[in-house]
Parts: sequence; structure tokens; C-alpha cells
Amino acid sequence: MNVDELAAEFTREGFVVLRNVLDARQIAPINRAIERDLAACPAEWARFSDSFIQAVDLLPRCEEFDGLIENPVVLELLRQLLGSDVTFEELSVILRNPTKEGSDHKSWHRDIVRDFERRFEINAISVVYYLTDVTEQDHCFSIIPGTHERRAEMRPEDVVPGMEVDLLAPAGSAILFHARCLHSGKLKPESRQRRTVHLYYSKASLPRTSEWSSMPERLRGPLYTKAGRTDVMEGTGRKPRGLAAGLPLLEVLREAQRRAAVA
Ligand SMILES: O=C(O)CCC(=O)C(=O)O
Repeated sequence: MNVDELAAEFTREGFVVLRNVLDARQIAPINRAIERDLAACPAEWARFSDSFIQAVDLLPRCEEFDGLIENPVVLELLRQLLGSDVTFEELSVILRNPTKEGSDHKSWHRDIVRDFERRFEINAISVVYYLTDVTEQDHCFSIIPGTHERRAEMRPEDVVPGMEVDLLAPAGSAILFHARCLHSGKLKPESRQRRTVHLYYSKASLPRTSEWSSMPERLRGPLYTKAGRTDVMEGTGRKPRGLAAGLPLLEVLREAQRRAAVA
């Protein structure tokens, strides 16, 4: 499919899968960076559960992710979808370990803004890179097509099994999805560890969607104009103000999600 066809599919369904955007030579240094950072900076990795571990502020310590932010294939499609003023907003890494838990801790949700009445404020695209193969047996990303637009009236509690599409793809694939689309992680009892990198993009003309990922000096230019912006949307991307200093990352992230849920 060419970029116009991919853009049309994304616009209709709210997501598209680009298989094999990265090859093994590009994936290996990213995996090494994850292992290095896990060992060197364990406090930067929030352990939500045995099966959900996340780091949200890796860029100051790891240059290995820069190529993902600026991947030319993905950026061409993003420019088509968001316009030439596309901006990078956030990068996190999620590790999903083997588990017997039956359901995902976040369940069905829209990203950034949890308040259903404010869902049309969500104007961002997430890019999820699979770093490991995701087969029928593995924890996968699951999405409800069209819930960014034609089915935007659907609430998380309206989802019934069978509506979802499970995105199975080899390591090196990139999923682009509209952050307004209902989605969830689907846990599988026999899964291997799944590794993913989650990036968010929006537009320079819109408020910053997230302040979790700091952008060090080396990341400058049109893609990074949100680096110095303090007008962060009310939602999961906003660091909770007024918390005690030194609180573990897990508690800070949980509080951000709690505040976004009751907003
Ligand atoms: O781990 C998953 O597949 C789900 C990720 C997710 O919910 C998200 O990107 O917001």
C-alpha cells in the first residue's frame, strides 16, 4: 500500500499496521538500551503489576530511541495524517511479562483524556513498535475499529467480546492508532515477554498532550517544538501537581491516571 492508501485506511478504521518497519539490526540496540536502563535505573521503571512494567522518561539516558522518533516511513504517514507541523509528544517502553492474569489493568480506554465528554479533544496518534514477535499466543494490542470517528459514541463499557481486532505482527512492526480509538492490551496465558515502544505525536498548533518524556538538548527542530511548552492538556499526560517530593514513579503515574479518571 502507498502512503495515500495507508492514510485512507487509518482515517476509516482509526489504525493501521506497518509490518517490518525495523529490521533485526535496528531492534538489537534498542533491546540493549532497555536492558542497560533496567539494570542501571530501576527506579525509572514503574511496576504496575508482574505483567506491566513501564518507563516514561528514557530519552535523557538513551539515544538509541531517537531513530524510532524520526523513522522516515512512519513520519511520512504521520505528516500525511497530522500535517507538516507534526510534533513528537511522548515515548515510553512497556514490558509485558508472562502472566496468568486474565485481563489488562487498564482495560478498554481512550488515551490522554479519560472523560468521555471531552473525547474530541484527543487529537494525537500513537505509534507502537513491537520489539518482539506477537503471535496468537502472545499478549497483543487490541483495538475497536472506527471508535475515533464513526463509532465515537461508543464507551469503554459498551465493548463486547468479538468487536475487537487483535493486532498480531512480527517484531519490527509499527502500529499507528488514533488515541481516541478504544483499545486495550489483551493478555494471553502462554505469552512470552512482549516488548513495545509507545510514541505519541500531535501538532504544534495544539496543546502539549504529555510532559512525561523530557526532550534533551540533542532533540531540537520542528518535530520537538513541544519541548519547552508548559500548556499541557488536562489528562493522563499531565504530571500531577502538589505531590510530595521523592514519591516513586509508580505512585506518580497512578495518581495522574486517578486524576484523569475523575476529571
Ligand atoms: O500493552 C498494550 O498492548 C496496551 C497499550 C495501551 O493501552 C496503550 O498504548 O495505551
